[in-house]
Amino acid sequence: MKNALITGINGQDGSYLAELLLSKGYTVYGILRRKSVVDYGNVAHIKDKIKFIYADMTDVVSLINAMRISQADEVYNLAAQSFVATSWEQPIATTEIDAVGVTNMLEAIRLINPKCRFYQASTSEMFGKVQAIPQDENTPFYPRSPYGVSKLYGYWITKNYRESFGLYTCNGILFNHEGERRGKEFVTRKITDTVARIKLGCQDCLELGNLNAKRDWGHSKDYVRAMYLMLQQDEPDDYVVATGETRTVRDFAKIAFEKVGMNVEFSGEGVDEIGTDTATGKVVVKVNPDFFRPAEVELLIGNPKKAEEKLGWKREISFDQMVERMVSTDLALVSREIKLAGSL
Ligand code: NAP
Ligand code: F7E
Repeated sequence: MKNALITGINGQDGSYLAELLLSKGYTVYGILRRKSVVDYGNVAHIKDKIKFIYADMTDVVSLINAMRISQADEVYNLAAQSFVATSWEQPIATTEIDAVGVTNMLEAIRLINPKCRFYQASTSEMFGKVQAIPQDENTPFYPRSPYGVSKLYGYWITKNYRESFGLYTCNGILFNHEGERRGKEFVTRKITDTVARIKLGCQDCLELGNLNAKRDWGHSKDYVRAMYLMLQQDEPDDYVVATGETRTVRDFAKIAFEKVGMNVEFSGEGVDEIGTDTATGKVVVKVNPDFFRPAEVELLIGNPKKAEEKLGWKREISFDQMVERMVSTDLALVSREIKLAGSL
């Protein structure tokens, strides 16, 4: 029976990974940050099955303590300030958590149990201004945000501890992955939540930034399986996890509206572009420059060949199924919110 320690357990990926490891018989420990109100986030439904430890990525003592308590055989480092836009507002905090925090966790492992296997949540944001299409494990990096730069440090220190100390450390270079548990500030969930609100008559319009940005979007539930597989191999290595498909933010919005029976046609250009509901003539999508970023990652598309061949990883949830799941979940959540507001 193995022990796993998950940092960022109450986030999107942490919750799906906890479910996966529990189903495989692991004892699952999870790191939570102390907050004024206890918040189990995405693991509230399984909180009784998880052993929580209060710790913070910026506090190495707390991570050493977490390693002592958990006696972890595997650590999955998913904790991060993960919202790219915020990384320009909080560059130092992002660096301390997403870059230095990785060294803190690696040092805690080295001190308490150097045999422990380590997964680092690296990201396609490291490719940034892409140097090749599609991107794979050999594509040079060119990050475009404090988030991307911090994650690049995390990537290299993970590789460095493998080469310097012989630790079993892996980088999963994961492309965007979404789902029903995604934070509402990320574009996909912002779209599916707002589409549900427009459909149910409690919002008029969806305001977005760069509609032309292209992303390779998969479902988080599929991607956490790749994390687990990386730590089960004979040798540690780094892997790209992606779908090999790319779509614009505009495409995502159009498809999400289709899921609630609305046909939206886009017209105009730049900040004047709008999306119109062809049935009513109402403008349901507008561009708001407040959502533009100081530097943009325009195009991401990954090549998952190595993960497919070496790990036997395959995604099971298609893009269409993912949007369907997100929209139907948000329709149910918003309906419940409306009913609750009506009964107060
Ligand atoms: P998420 O939902 O934002 O979850 C992030 C988690 O990190 C939360 O549990 C958060 O806890 C925790 N955290 C933040 N700062 C912390 C700190 N100082 N100490 C301890 N915990 C802290 O992110 P996600 O989408 O699940 O992503 C998981 C990881 O994969 C992240 O490292 C992200 O950067 C990376 N990644 C994500 C994607 C993607 O598309 N989802 C792609 C590539 C890589 P609180 O609840 O306390 O804030
Ligand atoms: O933006 C554009 C925005 O915030 C996607 C994180 O999980 O994946 C995620 O980072 C694109 C960008 O995700 C809005 O400019 C347009 O081009 O959903 P996002 P992200 O920045 O790709 C990577 C792999 C990670 O590692 C990160 O942790 O959509 N966009 N209009 C918008 N984005 C947002 N958020 N809101 C808008 O209104």
